[in-house]
Amino acid sequence: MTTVDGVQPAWHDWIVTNLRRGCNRQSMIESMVQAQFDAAFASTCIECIAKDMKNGASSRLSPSEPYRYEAGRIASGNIIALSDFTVKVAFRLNRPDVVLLEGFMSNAECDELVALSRQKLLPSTIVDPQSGDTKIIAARSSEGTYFQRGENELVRRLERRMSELMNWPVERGEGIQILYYRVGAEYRPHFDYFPVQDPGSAPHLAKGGQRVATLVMYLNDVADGGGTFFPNIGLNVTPLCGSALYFAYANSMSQVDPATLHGGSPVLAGEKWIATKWLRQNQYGG
Ligand code: PD2
Ligand code: ZN
Repeated sequence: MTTVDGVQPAWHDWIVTNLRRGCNRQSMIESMVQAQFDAAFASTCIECIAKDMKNGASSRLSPSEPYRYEAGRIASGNIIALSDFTVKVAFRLNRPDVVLLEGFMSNAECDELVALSRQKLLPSTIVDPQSGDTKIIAARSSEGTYFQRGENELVRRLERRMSELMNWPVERGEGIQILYYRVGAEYRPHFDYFPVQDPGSAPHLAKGGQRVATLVMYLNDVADGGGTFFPNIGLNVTPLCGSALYFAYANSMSQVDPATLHGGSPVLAGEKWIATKWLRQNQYGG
């Protein structure tokens, strides 16, 4: 195979997808330059991959092939003993890879995270599929805030616990996101991964590669509504304080799993607070 060493798997798939779609090579180079690639390097990558595709020599899986499930990240067993916490497995689903865990955080930790977030909430945003910019849309009506990785003692403790649970280095995770939903607020179905065919995904994939899994931590009990639902598999998870919902959607070949389409259903009574951790393929930030 012609060498394109130095281009990340997610970018490799982005190039393959766009060449298959018949995209103009110059506009692909421009998208890569926007994502901080050198133009000559981008051009070489595209030409090499195009040559491989013509020769049928590419060893990577096409993004259009069915998703290949791999071994899960979370330890087997019904009870998982972490260094500072023992977590119970409420259920596991294999396809897609979804695990619900009880007792991942104490009530005091949930309350502390909410108290630290309450004063700094802003309207939530999404990534625009075309431009890659963040924007506010009606389909996501929560408010939210972020904590930098390692920002305070509580965040560091939770990051160590998450890293141990998911067997994934802290450095390959985004900062914790906090979301707050009032009555009526929701997040309509979406994917947490960055679709490689969207030009707006490119700058996000360039920083740490694809997202591979999500851990949603529920920070309060919700009086009614507010479940995390997966419309394609008929699953609705009730938010319960201290529980954590894990789902994975990218494999070692950089394929992504569309069965993980999910949303946050409207809160019908009370309020909903969650913390979300997204895992990346590579080191993120820092
Ligand atoms: O609000 C939720 O339940 C939820 C679930 C999964 C939110 C998100 N993902 C998200 O913000 O991506
Ligand atoms: Zn999500």
